[in-house]
Amino acid sequence: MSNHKAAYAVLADELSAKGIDVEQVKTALKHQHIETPSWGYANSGTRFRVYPWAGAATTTRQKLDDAAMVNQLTGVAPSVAVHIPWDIPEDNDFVAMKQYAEAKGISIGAVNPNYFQDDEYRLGSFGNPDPAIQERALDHTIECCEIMRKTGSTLLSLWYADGTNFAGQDNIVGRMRRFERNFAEVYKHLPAGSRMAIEYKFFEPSFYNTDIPDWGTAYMMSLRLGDQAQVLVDLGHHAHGVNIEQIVAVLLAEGKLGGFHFNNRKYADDDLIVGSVNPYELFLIYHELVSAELGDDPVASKASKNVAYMLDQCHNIEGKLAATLQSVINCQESYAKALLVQRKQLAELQATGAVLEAHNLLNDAFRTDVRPLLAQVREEMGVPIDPIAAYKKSGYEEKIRKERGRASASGGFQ
Ligand code: PSV
Ligand code: MN
Repeated sequence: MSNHKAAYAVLADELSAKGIDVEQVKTALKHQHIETPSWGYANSGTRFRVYPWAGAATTTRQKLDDAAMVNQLTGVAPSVAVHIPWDIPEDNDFVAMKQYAEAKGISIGAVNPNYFQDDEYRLGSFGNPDPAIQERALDHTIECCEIMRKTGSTLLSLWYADGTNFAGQDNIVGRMRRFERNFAEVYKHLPAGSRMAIEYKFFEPSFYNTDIPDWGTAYMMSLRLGDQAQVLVDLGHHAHGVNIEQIVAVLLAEGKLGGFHFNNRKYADDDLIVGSVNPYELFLIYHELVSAELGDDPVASKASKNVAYMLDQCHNIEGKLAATLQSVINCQESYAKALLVQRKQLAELQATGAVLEAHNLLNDAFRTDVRPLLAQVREEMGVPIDPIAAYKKSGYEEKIRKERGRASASGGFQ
């Protein structure tokens, strides 16, 4: 027996003794789905500097190749989010792009329109005081709905850099109304069966007011639109100390949680690797999701089954693919720990007001070393037990370094 086998056997016995159905846990882990972002494979940087990374993807096909490699090594990253216009294929053929992805075993996930890179968007996009600029942004969004149809994407992921930098610059209520009108138009163009997820961010790049600063605003807007509109929670887009897991629970309870942009933040929206700064927070978020799924609240349970789990990270100094693999692994570990919470016992402790016992029972799951369990799951899935080690051995990094070189083009963030 290899090392993980012995450790797994001990852990499986311990878990079974606690009444946990290990086979059920493994099945859930095999069905986990983490979508990777095309821009995570490209060069990126801060507003101070982009450090070109040898082997970073510059074309859409290269990004798809990299996403396919991550999926091959983990088995749980079968889709890739695209950003338009960064990912408009060289030949403009989105159907061919979809087929290329499928041939590599992945699919096109969320389509992200871009409302922040054109000169025209200096004063915003949907919130812009100029109706002609709003229309330009709307046309771009409708074009993205068309791209969804061509690529088979079922999620339109919407984030706006809109807001103002100075008090008095614009009318805040007026800007909200412009957003409402434009969202109503977007809603009409959504492909059947698809969803739009509205992302909020509490500051940056607008420094006085941000038009969609918090989950409440995104929720309110999505509520007015209908069932196909939901809220997107980007972990990096909150102030210090915000209880993100509570926001997740509230949105689940209301059937309005559309998905996540996973990353981590120490100070600002740094797009650090998810789980690298605060793995406990990530565990607690997964705990809310698993609790909703297995719980008896019908709205929350249904909502938990249609959540888009996406990474939204830019790897500026740490390389691209290994960092993406690390992010996927961190999500696997947090989900695995959340699956190990003894929910029946927890409910009993909660009902009797056993505060510390309940808290400690939850933390027992967090403190469990789930690495042998995940190694076993990977072995059963037929993927490498250690995806990062397998990546390093594969020769892929050397190959893309040689073939692609060190391009100065960003292929993503400038
Ligand atoms: C903005 O900070 C953001 O989180 C939005 O999700 C964008 O779509 C993404 O980064 C990449 O531009
Ligand atoms: Mn985001």
